[in-house]
Parts: sequence; structure tokens; C-alpha cells
Amino acid sequence: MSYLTKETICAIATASGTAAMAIVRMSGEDSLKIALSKFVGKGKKLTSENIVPNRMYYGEIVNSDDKVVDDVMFTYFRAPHSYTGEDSVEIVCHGSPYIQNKILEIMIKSGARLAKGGEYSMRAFINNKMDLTQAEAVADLISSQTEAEHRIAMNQLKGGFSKELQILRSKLLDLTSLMELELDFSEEDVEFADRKKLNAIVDESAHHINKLTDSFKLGNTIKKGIPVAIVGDTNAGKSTLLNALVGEERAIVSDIAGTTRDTIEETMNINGKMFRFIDTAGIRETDDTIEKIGIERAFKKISEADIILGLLDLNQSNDKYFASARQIISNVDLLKQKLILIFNKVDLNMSGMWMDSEEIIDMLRSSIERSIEKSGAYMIDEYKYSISGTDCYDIRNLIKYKFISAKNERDIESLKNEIEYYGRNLNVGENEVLVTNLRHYEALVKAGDALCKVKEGLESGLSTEFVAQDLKSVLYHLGEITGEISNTEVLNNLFGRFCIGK
Ligand SMILES: Nc1nc2c(ncn2[C@@H]2O[C@H](COP(=O)(O)OP(=O)(O)OP(=O)(O)O)[C@@H](O)[C@H]2O)c(=O)[nH]1
Ligand SMILES: [Mg+2]
Repeated sequence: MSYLTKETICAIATASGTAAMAIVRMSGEDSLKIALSKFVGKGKKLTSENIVPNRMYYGEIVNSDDKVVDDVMFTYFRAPHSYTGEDSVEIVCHGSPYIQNKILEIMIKSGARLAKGGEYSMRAFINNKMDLTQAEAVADLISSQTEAEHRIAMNQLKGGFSKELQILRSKLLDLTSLMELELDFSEEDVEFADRKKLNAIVDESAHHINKLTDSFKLGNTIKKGIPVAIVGDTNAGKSTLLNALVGEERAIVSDIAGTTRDTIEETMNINGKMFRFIDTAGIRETDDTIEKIGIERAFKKISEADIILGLLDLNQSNDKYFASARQIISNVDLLKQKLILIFNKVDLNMSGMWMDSEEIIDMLRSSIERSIEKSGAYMIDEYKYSISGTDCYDIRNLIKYKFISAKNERDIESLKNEIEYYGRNLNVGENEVLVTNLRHYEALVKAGDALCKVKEGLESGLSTEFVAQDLKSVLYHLGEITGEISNTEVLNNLFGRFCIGK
């Protein structure tokens, strides 16, 4: 499939279905001619000579036997001042699916063809109206569901990310010219370039690339939802809790131990923040191969999560649920991840509810200490630990506790508030550039690797010719991100995922 044609394309730009209004748009050389052949303006006859671009005209769309299809508003955008950079028109009609399709059909009969997914944005990219990261931001903007997602997409659309890459690029181009100077004079065996300056630029650029790749975790978290793993023994009520949190019967619940064998994910917006709840297979000793894989996955999900809901079954003996709590603690990095220990099934065992946090801490203290010592913390006071000497962690504050009944949905709201509170520090700054797109991330990693080779080459005194080659590769991978370097396959793949009309 090639998008590189001059044909005039048309599509319905608004969502399908009935609405008050809808927009049919056309783009390409013939769009004005086609539209004017079926649009009858009120007042003086509109022609391609007298029409004023960017002005809205009121009139009617007529079909081939001059019957009126709808009263519409009509706007002409003259190239290059349009979204695609081509001559375009937009027709705002009433939002009945019949009218929308009829107008589309009339345009197609008059010489336009139906646009493919993403074809408008592809044309905008080809006509230099935007770079690839901005085109991708359009898709992100359309699908954004939270304030943070919206902010990242908007920043990218406005060229925030492209600007970062330009800065990086210009640093590297400086480097290239320094090296080329050296190459030009290589016959004479002189090192012209100031090696110190070269190294400084390389370090600075590497730091910049690292900053961007590091932002991918946060960017991805915001895009896909803050990962919240629900873990615990079989039958603790993990699936019941997932269902209660997301408000639907998402996971199968049963009193058979080992019901959930694979991880189940469901996203949910809590007060404008996206969370991704992950129900996991109950942890127990088992000979079942499939269940074993499920349990391994559960441990993996613990390590990847920002928030861990450690579910304990109050219906078990005290010894048993505390043993389970200790096992969860030993798998969590308490200094980096938030752990909420949830004592479930209070409806069956109210006695456990009267435990206060001091008693709970006493029961779990040695496990907590062992866990944070693993992360390099050492004791500075009775309950206090530190890593650098200037920081301080109070082990009494590292874990939160909640008593709930997942089945009766008791205290689920307050648990949600607690979860939302922890998501709060994942805010995005106003103009902060975050990498959220896997394609960008992968290209940045490749650019970073190539830059490492440049650094190694410079350090080991490798011939400038070879270093220059690695440097070219850094620039190549950066160019892939914005689309300065692209191929049809990448473009088709990228734009093919867009919806029709965008
Ligand atoms: N009384 C009571 N029963 C509960 C509560 N939460 C869950 N259960 C019951 O406990 C049993 C196990 O619940 P599940 O949600 O399937 O437990 P699970 O942790 O997902 O279990 P696995 O998937 O096997 O690891 C079911 O019979 C639930 O109805 C609760 O708060 N109170
Ligand atoms: Mg389950």
C-alpha cells in the first residue's frame, strides 16, 4: 500500500454514529473543484476564483439530480495552509449516519476516493507540516484519557520532543564537523580536533540520551496506567478484589485454590489518573506446570509494579497469613515500591481487625529490615534506616495496612483513595519531555549504544574514520525518530494504525 499519490481523498472525520453534527473532509488537488460541483452557497455563486480561504460558507449539498441532501457549512483551506498542506475542504453537516455517508458517496462519485487510515497525517508529514513524532502525537492525543496523557501528547504535538532531538542533533553535528576537519588533514597525520572538547560533547550527548530513555518508564506508566499488582496466597480473594476495584466481573472467582493461572489486567481511571490493576496467580507450592508458570509471572509482576497490594486471608490462621506477608515483603523493594498489606475477609474474622499497626510491625519487623538491607540501607536509630547518611527511612512508614472485605466491598473506596494517593507523585511537569513511544525508545537506545562506541573509540585512539562511522550511526537513529530518515514500510506501519479521517 502506498500513500504517495496525488489523488484527492475524502473521509468522515468525526466519530461514527448519530450526533448533532459531523465533518466530512477532503484533501488533494481536486478537492475544491469536486466540492463546488455539489455545494450551492446561499447568495452569490461560489467559484474557485471568488471563494475566500478559511471562511465558512453556508449552503446546501446536492446530489446528482440536484436534490438537496443537507444544509451544511463549508470551508476551503488553500495549500499549504491546511492540516495536510494540500488544498482541502471541510463540510460540516448534520450528524445522521445517512447524511454523512451520502455526502461521502457524492464526493467519491465526483472523483475523490476514500482515505486510508492515517492518510491525512501521512500527507501532512510528507508535506513537512509535522515530523513523525508530531504525527504520532496526534494519535496519542485522540486516544488520551487522562490529564497527564493529554499533557504529554500535547507537548509532543507542539514539537517539544522534536526540539529536544534538534538540540541533541546539533551537538552531534558539531562533533561531526570537528572530526571531518581531522579527516581532511589525516594525510598530514595531525589531530586537529580538540579531544577534550570532543569528549565533553560526547558525554553531554550521552547524558541527554540517557535522560530521555530513563523517562520512558514514567512515560509508559502514564500512558498505560500505573501498574498495581494484586498478589497473595491462593484463595486470598485477589480476583474478588480486582472485580471490586474495577466494578465489573473481570476475573473468575471461585473457592477452588489456584483459580487464576495467568495474569489478568484491567485499567481504571481513579480521579483522573490511570491505574493498571494486575490480578495474579495465587502463590503456593505446586507441581502443576501451568500453575508454576503463572506463579513465576506473579513474581515478575511484583517486580515491575509501582504499587503492590499484598492480599492476606484473615480466614487463615494468624501464623499463616503473617508467613504470607513475610514472603510478599521479601519480594518487594520497599524503598522504591509502595506496598499495601490488605487483610481481607474481615466479615469472617473480625478479631484480626483489632490489631494495630504497631503489633503488625512487630510481627513483620525482621522481614522489613532484611528487605531494605538488601537495597543497601543500614540502621541509624531504633526504627530508622538510611542509605546515604542524609536520607532517612522509618520502617514504621514503609508499609500501609488496610482491613477490607473484597466480597462485601467493605472499605474498597478508602483503599482506592490510598492507591490514588500513591499515584500522586507520578505527575508530569508542564513542559517536561517524556518518551512514551516504544519506537522512539528503541531508536534512542540504539543511538545511545552507537554513542558509547564513539566514546570507546575516542578513548582507545581508534582512527577518526571509524569513530566518524559510529557517529553517523547515532545521527541515523535520531533521524529515524523524527522521520528525517524513514522508509515506506515504517511509514505504512505507523500511519496504518491511525483511524480513517485522521
Ligand atoms: N467471606 C468472604 N469471602 C471472600 C472474600 N473475598 C473473597 N472471598 C471468597 O474467597 C474465595 C476465593 O476468592 P478468589 O477471588 O477467587 O481468590 P483468589 O485469590 O483470586 O484465588 P486464586 O485465583 O485461586 O489464587 C471465593 O470463594 C470468594 O468468594 C471476602 O471478603 N469475604
Ligand atoms: Mg484469582
